[in-house]
Amino acid sequence: MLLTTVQAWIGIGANLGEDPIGTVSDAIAALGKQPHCRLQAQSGLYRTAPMGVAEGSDTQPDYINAVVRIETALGPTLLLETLLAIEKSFGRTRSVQNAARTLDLDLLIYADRIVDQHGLQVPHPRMHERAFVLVPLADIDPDLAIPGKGIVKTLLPGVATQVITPV
Ligand code: PH2
Ligand code: MG
Ligand code: MG
Repeated sequence: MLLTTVQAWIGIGANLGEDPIGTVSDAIAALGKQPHCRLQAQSGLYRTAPMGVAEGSDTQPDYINAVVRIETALGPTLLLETLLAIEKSFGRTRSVQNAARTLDLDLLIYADRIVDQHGLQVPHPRMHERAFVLVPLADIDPDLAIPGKGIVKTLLPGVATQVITPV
């Protein structure tokens, strides 16, 4: 039987643990090994300043961020479950929102679908405001349309003041 596949874009972030660069690289490899998922493209790795950390909370280490494009036969809910399982296998625990984490895998875009259900919003609601998503995404798909937000390369000037450095 032939399975219908779609393209999906996943944002990867890590800012805890001994070796966040290794974690991001290993997470990309793990994604490509999931059933019904094939890695199609991967961005460079970037060091980025933590965004959205609650005022008054402790400072956090810089993040390592990247974005990949996969081809998948999984629906958005099953894909999200797969991402959460990979996060767990890398030792991710959850406390407060935007807490430092060993690994964060965010479903950024799923085909041209708009999904708004409990626990899953696609496109990711803040991705178009974040250099740590747009810059790596532009490595692989500068002309991609983010449903409801615009074209990746035309959104880049809006995040030009955010600190992001290639690893
Ligand atoms: N992820 C967040 C909050 N803030 N900042 C950077 N630089 N990179 C991230 O991946 C990131 C963040 C929530 O998931
Ligand atoms: Mg995130
Ligand atoms: Mg997340």
